[in-house]
Amino acid sequence: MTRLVKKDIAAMDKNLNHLDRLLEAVTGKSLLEIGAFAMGKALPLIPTRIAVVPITTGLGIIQGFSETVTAILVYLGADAFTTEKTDVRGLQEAFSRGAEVVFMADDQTFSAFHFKNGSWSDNGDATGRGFAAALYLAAKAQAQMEVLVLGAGAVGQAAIEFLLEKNISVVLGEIDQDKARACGEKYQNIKVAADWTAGRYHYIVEATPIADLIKTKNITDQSIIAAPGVPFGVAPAAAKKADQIIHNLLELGVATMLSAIS
Ligand code: 2YC
Repeated sequence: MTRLVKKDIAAMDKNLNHLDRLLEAVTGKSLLEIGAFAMGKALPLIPTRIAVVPITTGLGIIQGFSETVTAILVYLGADAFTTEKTDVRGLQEAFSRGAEVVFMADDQTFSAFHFKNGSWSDNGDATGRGFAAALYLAAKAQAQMEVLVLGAGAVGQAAIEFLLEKNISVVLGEIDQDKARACGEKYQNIKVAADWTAGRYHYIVEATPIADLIKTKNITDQSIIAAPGVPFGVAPAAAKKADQIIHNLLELGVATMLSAIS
């Protein structure tokens, strides 16, 4: 997943209700309901105290990142707080303040850990499942539907896994032939597109780090595209043409992580 920057996060906490209503209109479910559906969990989730611990390793703190993760968790009904301290001291503070769950991210991995029930969730996995679930719901899960998953990384593979669990046909589009082949071997009953760019698709999960990858020639005006995170993988003209775009930078991944560990 591409690293967020301060401007990506600014005001995200003020738009949570708007995003929630948008997702409800498009998928019929709220942010939390989609997360729970993605993880096969029933609502309400078991309440638990959650600490979000800022991590200073590598490129360091992203201003507002931890506070925004906390705001999303609080919006979803969790008892969450951001620790004053960072790193290991922050973990100590989390425990001393009675947190059973910790959310933290270094430059490579954003993860949640439940120290009581032993469960944990990776943001990449949660994001792939959450966005695939949102697409599945928005498409009203027509039996014969086929979904193009772009990108064979952690997010794309998690999206594939969710869709296969729902017996949805999956076509993989992956520019790296080795990755494409490995993914095709890992998931026996998916199709690997030789050249997806020549195709036109109704349902797409865009899980690549490439901006503006999907063009108008790849979609119809009925297309539904789930495009998590940054950069936005849909060219502006294609975003206008598509029927629905499901896009957010942290919210659905966090809602799915919360569901995964609850
Ligand atoms: O502020 C902090 O604690 C930083 N260590 C956070 C770094 C997060 C880096 N990862 C990302 O920006 C993206 C997120 C959307 C989740 C995965 N990658």
